[in-house]
Amino acid sequence: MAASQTLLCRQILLPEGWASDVVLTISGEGRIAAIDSNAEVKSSLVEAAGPVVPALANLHSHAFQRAMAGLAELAGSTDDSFWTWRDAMYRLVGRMSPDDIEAVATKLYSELLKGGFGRVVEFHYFHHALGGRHYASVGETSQRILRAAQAAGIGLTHLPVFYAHAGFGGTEPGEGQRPFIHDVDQFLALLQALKPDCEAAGATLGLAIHSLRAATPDEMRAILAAEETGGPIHIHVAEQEREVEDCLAWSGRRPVEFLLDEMPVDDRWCAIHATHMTADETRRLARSGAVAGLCPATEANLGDGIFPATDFAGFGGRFGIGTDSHVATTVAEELRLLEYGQRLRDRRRNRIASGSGASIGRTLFEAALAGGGQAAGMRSSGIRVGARADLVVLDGNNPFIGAASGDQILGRWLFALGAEVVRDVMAAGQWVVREGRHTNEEAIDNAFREVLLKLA
Ligand code: NGQ
Ligand code: ZN
Repeated sequence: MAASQTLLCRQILLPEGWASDVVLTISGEGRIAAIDSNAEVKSSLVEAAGPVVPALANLHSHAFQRAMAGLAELAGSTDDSFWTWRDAMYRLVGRMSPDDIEAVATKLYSELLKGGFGRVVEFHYFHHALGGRHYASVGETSQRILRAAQAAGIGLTHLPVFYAHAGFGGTEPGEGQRPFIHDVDQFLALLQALKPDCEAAGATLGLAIHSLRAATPDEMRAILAAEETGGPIHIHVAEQEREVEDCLAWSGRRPVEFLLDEMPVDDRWCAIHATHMTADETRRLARSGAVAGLCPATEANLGDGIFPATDFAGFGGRFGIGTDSHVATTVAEELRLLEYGQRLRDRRRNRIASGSGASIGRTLFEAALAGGGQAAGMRSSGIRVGARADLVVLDGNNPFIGAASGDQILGRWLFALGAEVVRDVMAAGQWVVREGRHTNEEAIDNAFREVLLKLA
């Protein structure tokens, strides 16, 4: 086990607020062992090269989709939509091997670290080969995700996904969906098989239901009654208007309404997207204690709509951010777009915080820190004694950052700069990003390039 280390932080964002000249002690196990605000600042101490903030948990990822990011920006017909994008995504699935998944996920996870994330929640539904052929090991593709997270050095919450149907009412899956499919018993066996693997890899295991389209209420109830992960439960819900219409036609209820009526939604749950809600659904979801899993760049890219963030936050709702299809991979892009969507809708400024002088950057960042931690199944989030040492050091040599103090730092980073000022990142006590580069960047890039060339 590695020795403990200390880090002098000239400015640091602690749960109580900004503090200066704090010495962190990080245990050999990669946890924060002490936070000392009154330490003697000795010149022998290792000093962070700029302001220190906690790394966020990214609450929603489909890692393999990073391979096609930017390539679906091609006009087909005038009806290009979420659904035509999905067909392109299914074509990618049909061409990727477990080795490809691992190389793409490793690259993505290294990029997420560079974007300011210290943990990723992988919503993993790509279980089988073309046509639905099962691999020899039931957990084959999950194991590739575990390995990718370890190779990149990012914390992982792994959510194997139950997926059984093409649409509401238990319809047969389409050919392109075969690599995703399990029945309830197979899915429960997968969760069992992955328990020791996740433990060995230091990953948190939870589960996901792909959507109300992909699972019947009876299947969902059977899974919830039998699963023993104790981890988070995620589901995609109400992302597209067509999903709302189809759900109404099938059940007479809207997706979020149906979910809240029929399932025991509480603080273990994360509702991914939840874009289309009535005021009543917004209030009920907020009161449930579940996290709304927002993926603003992907939601913009796919033409989903705008999440009612101001109303949801007004009802006390918890939210976090994910990068989903990975058209963006940074904390700054997601938080900025979340706020800008609200501004574009309302034609006003500063939507997510109210009260004189409240910092938008700080409000967004702290909400996403808490919501992301909850959705990832962490007991606590932020820089606290006992928590994993997941830290971001912003670049103090950058004049914008170097001249800023307190919440100005977050304003500059999140609204005017971006990942270029994420200088060093520590995950579980290890420096995995140094001076803006992943510590294994070259090997990761080489393996990733091979996959892209093969898929081209
Ligand atoms: C997914 N992605 O599972 O990757 C989905 C598309 C679906 C997003 N919703 C497929 N962004 O929802 O059916
Ligand atoms: Zn998703």
